[in-house]
Amino acid sequence: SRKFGLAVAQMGPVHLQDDRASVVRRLIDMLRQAHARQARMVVFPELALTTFFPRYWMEKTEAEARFFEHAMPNPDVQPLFDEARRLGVGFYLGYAELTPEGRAFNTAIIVDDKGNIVGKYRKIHLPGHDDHKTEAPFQHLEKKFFEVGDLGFRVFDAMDVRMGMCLCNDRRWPETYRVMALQSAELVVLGYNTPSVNIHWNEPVHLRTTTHLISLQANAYQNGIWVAAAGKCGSEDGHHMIGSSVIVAPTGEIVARTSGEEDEVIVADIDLTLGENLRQHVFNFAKHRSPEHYRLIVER
Ligand code: ING
Repeated sequence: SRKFGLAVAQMGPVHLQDDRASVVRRLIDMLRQAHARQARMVVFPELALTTFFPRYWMEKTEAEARFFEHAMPNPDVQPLFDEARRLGVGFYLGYAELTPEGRAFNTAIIVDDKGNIVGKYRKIHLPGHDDHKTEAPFQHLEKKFFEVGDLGFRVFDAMDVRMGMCLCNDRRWPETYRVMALQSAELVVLGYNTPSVNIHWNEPVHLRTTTHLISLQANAYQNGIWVAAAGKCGSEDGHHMIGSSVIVAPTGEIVARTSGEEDEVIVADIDLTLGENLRQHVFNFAKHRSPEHYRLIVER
C-alpha cells in the first residue's frame, strides 16, 4: 500500500468585511490542525481568500480591485506559504487571479511541501451568467468576472502523488475527471462554493448536497481515483452555501465528511493502491475503452 495523509479544510463563511489577513489566519490554523493529524497536504476551497463575490453585481474593475490577487504569492498570503513550508505540508488553494496582462480567472494552485507552486489550474466550466438579473435574489456572475480557463485539465507529480485539480462546477462534468484519469491521475483535489438556493428554478434545497455528492462519488469510482473536495460554506452576509466537504475513495465510498458549516478539518490516510484493482480490472482504459465510438463527446 502507498499511504498519504490528506486533509480537507472546509471554511465557514467569509463576509464582505473580512479582510484577507483574518482569512489567512484561519487557513494557517487549519493547516496546523492538519499537520498535527499527520496530513502531508491540505485542500482549501475555491475563492478561499474572499467572500463569494460573483453573487454581487459590480463593475469588473471594482471586483478586480477588491477581490482578485494581482500576484501569487503576495504579502497577504505569504504567511500561509511560510507556515506550510516550515511544517512541510503541501496545499491546494483557490483564488481569483488577475494576470499582469489584465486577464481574470477563477484559479487554483497546488503548492508542494517545499512551498513551491507545482501546478496551476484555471476554471473551465463557468456556471451562471454575465447579465444583471435584477429580479433574482442574488447573482451568479462567474461568466462576467472570469474568462474560461486556458490551461486545460492537467496532472502534476507532487509529494510522490500524481494529482489533478479542478474547481467547483467542473466537478459536475464527467469529462473533467476522465481527461485527468487518462493522464494517470490517482487523486483529484478541488474546492467549491455552492449556493443552497437555485436562482433558475425552485429546486428543493437538499438536492444541492445530493447532486454534489453523486458527482464526486460517481466520478471517483468511474475513474478509479481518490477525490477530495473542500467547501466554503455557511451563510456569507445572509447567503447560504452547502458544506458536506468530503474525501471519496476510488470505490466511490465517502471515507471522511464534515458535519458542520464552520471551519473544519477532516483527514484521511488514503491508500493510493486502492484504485489499482479498479483501474486494472474494471476501468482498464487500454483494454476496454473504444474512443472511436465516443467522438460525439468532443464535438460541439
Ligand atoms: N457553484 C455551483 C456549483 O457548481 C451550481 C453552481 C450549483 C451550478 C448547482 C449547477 C448546480 O457547485 C460554482 N461556483 O460553480
